Amino acid sequence: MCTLSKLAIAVVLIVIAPAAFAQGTGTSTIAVEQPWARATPAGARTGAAYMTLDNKTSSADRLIGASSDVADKLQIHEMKDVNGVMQMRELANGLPVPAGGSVTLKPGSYHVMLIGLKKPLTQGETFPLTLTFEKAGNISVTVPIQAIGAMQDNKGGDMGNMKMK
Ligand SMILES: [Cu+2]
Repeated sequence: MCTLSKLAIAVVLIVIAPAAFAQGTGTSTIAVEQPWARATPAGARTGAAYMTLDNKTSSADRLIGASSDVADKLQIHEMKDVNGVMQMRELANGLPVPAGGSVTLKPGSYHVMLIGLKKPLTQGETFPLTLTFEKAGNISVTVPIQAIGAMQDNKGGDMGNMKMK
């Protein structure tokens, strides 16, 4: 190998390395903790994914998008009790993750909405999910699928009562 190509490889490594460190659950970025999703009944066209986003940095960030090959489209949603009826809406400006703080996506609250499921989410299986942050960029996680009706450790609304606003 000639010196020039070695040099080229070294340059490539230097360029790639910082991006690699920015991924995943390192201490200098956003940690995606305990991702999970609820299994869906046969024929369901939508599902939801939940997790805790822990911002390890000293600057506020924002979850602005998500993608996965299990659904056509993913949106960041908020669910609210409006006069006794659970309603959800897309957070058009994303979900803020405060500097040095965390935000939890859970049933009855914030969630990543999976729209146009390509197949039902089956308990015990997993699927890949890529979250996009304004500053931290893309972070990919593997999401385990829990039982239909699973609430993790949180109380919350029933998906069946939700309606799109
Ligand atoms: Cu939703």
